[in-house]
Amino acid sequence: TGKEKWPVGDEKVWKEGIPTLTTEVPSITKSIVNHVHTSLARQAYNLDNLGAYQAAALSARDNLLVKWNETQLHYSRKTPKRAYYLSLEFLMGRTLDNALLNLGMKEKYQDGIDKLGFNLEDLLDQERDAGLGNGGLGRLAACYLDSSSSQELPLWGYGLRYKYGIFQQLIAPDGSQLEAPDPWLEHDNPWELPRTDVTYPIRFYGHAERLDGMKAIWSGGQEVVAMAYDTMIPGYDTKTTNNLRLWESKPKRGFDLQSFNGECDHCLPGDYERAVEASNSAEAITSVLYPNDHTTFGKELRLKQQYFWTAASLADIVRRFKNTDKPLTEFPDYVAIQLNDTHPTLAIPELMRILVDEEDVPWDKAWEITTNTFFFTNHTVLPEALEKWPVPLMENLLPRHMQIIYDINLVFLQAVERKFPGDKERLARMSLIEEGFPKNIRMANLACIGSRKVNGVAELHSELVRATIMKDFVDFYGVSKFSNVTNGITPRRWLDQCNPGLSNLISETLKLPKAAFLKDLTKLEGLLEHAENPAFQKKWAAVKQSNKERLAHYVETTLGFKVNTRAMFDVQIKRLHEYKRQTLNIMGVIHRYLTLKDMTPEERKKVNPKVVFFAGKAAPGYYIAKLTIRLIVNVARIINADPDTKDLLSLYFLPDYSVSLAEILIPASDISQHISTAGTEASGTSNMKFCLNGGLLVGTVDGANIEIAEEVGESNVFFFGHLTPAVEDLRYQHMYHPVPIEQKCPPLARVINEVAAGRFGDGGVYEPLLNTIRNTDYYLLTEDFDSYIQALKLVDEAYQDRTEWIKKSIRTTAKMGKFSSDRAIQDYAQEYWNIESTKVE
Ligand code: B1H
Repeated sequence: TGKEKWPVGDEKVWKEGIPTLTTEVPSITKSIVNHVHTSLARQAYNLDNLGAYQAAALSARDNLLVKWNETQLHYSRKTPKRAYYLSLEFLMGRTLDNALLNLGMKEKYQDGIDKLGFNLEDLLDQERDAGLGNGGLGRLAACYLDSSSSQELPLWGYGLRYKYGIFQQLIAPDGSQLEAPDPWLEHDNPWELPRTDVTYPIRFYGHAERLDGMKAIWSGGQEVVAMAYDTMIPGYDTKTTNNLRLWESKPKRGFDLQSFNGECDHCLPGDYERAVEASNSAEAITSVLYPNDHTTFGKELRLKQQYFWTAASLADIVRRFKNTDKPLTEFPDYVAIQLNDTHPTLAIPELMRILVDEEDVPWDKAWEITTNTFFFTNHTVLPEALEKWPVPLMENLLPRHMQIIYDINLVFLQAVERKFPGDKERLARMSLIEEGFPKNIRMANLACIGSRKVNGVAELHSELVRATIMKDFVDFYGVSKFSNVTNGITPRRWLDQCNPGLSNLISETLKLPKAAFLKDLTKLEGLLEHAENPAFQKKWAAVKQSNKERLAHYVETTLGFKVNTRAMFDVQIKRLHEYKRQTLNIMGVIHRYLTLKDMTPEERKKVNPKVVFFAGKAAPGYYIAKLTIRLIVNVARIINADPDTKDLLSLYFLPDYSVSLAEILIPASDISQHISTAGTEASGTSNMKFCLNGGLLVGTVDGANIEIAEEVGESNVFFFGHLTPAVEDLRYQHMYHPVPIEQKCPPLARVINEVAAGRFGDGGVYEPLLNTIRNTDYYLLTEDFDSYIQALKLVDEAYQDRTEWIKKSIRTTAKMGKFSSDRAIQDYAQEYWNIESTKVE
């Protein structure tokens, strides 16, 4: 009849039962008390902050669910083309504050919680970070989810529900990093919805038997179960509430005697124990996030994670598509899948397997569907980060996928041969298989040929992708397949949530409601006309000052140090890595210290006082990075205790860097450091966060620093160092015409000698770190040190003229519109996925 029929029972009775938003204070307090009594089975007399947080979170969750249900119903009814973001990392941080802000209910909840005798800020502090990521790549995924909902785009995220997120970082008495597990699910996680009804069996090992044509049957081996957990992603000032679906691995039916052997008839004594082992091995798959960013280790468990997650996600996506009763040939008209780096590349052979083996689609048609569905983002050109998997490992774990990869490769290389006849070297470079012992599968090549488009994450990086790792593919496909989407950050979390003082001041100054600029960040340009206004400058400076005091309070309460908040705050916070050059920064700090020591007390009076903050984790197996942390901590001990200099220079390494700690550090910075060797940092995203909060940058001409400078003007950024095209030559010179460091860079030589001589504790300990500079100096510290020190001098001079500095700060914030993740997600939606915003009615 064309009329919708209510599926079960009496429609009216159902509709009366459907929950609605709890928007007023009395209904908010009622819902919180209700959760205290029912969900938590507690009462007022035995409620602590943690319990109150949980009840408040459950109440907020009820509100999110109202919108979530409407959004999902809307998608099912309207069947718009949808996008899926496959990422092995989603670095979400905390949820409650963000949820209340996006719902527009923070003040009401504050009131209500007040009435119940608690303080909202204390409750927010009870929440553990969801640290399901290593750094920028994972946080980017989280920002994109926020923007997808805020921009009303039909997008779901798919990832893994790690039982343990990124490790907790502790600092040992000798200053080195220790790692402890992060049991973030220890208390119930109120934000996740376990979906015991959404499960898929996932196979590993076994054998693949080829049938006629390109089909095969894959059987035997081990089967585990993927179970879904859903997390609501609220949009700001909109109804749209998208979904993040994370998979947990479980043994098949508790633990299963049959699953490992195949047949139960042959159960032998001892199989019970083997079944228990199999159950443990099933659970191990989603047990822990791998903490090594930028290196691939070839561990079988990591490959299992990648397949488990891509297979479950694809099964879910295909099932949802098939529910619409459309033919599979239309799959790419309704589904776009973004591969966040090469980690989900197995989705490509997996979709081929589903189409060819299970759905009887001919190979060529299946390949057409596949290559119109996927899009691939590359996040780094560092060679050690390019994923490769040994062929024997793949053959054993995923025999059918190995066959499919060989078949894809065969067809592809034939096409290359036709285009470039006889060019054997080109074929060898472009092959999915790298020759060697063992042979390896090149995941970036597979991701590229299986995708419709490939993008880098900032202009320079995308250029480097085209010129280096994808050069042959550009020759083959033409350049239009390879483009750029510069990263972005969500202004909801990285302005309004972390810096409410600034967000209020902006709203008051622009005479706009917050939603106006939080959803259209280019509106910040309106600040430019106020930059010269002394009253506004004063308020701007006062906000920065109070953020510095908030950070000082954090340092005092967690570490016990009293920080001089009148000094300039200089911040470098990111993963420890040689290419990011925290070593350059600490050598610069030591240089500053030695210079101060050389001065007379009179001379010191003219010095700009400075406090330097570092934070960041090193991969547990990354020896040089861990040694850098140890050096920073031990330099801090000496410098902070020196009565000659401590008022002019102090240094803190803040342990256990996280999203929540970033939210305190970023608004407090006067200047931040983004000092990677040119051409190594694909984009960087904290640079955008600092600038949005009125902090200035000192940095190299690298990644998104370049585009930030284009926006805010070079006079507002402190650039230094060699440019990308020079890097290769310089490395070559170092290799073949080494010049001793004493000659090349005497100030750096002095610093290194002081460290080696034991001025900051046992010098011998640091020899391996110092040798990286003395010998190959791959990251070119000796080349950039002088200009770095020069840039820091300019920073000091600029800071002395406080009014000029404040103007720079205002102008910087004003020009950050481009770096909203709303712009970035719209780029993807329009240029790649071909999806449209859709208003949830
Ligand atoms: C980035 C990674 C990364 N690039 C491998 N590559 C990983 C590679 O666990 N792994 O195996 C994890 C992470 N992460 C970062 O991505 C870039 O270095 C940043 O410059 C960029 O801003 C960020 C987001 O695009």
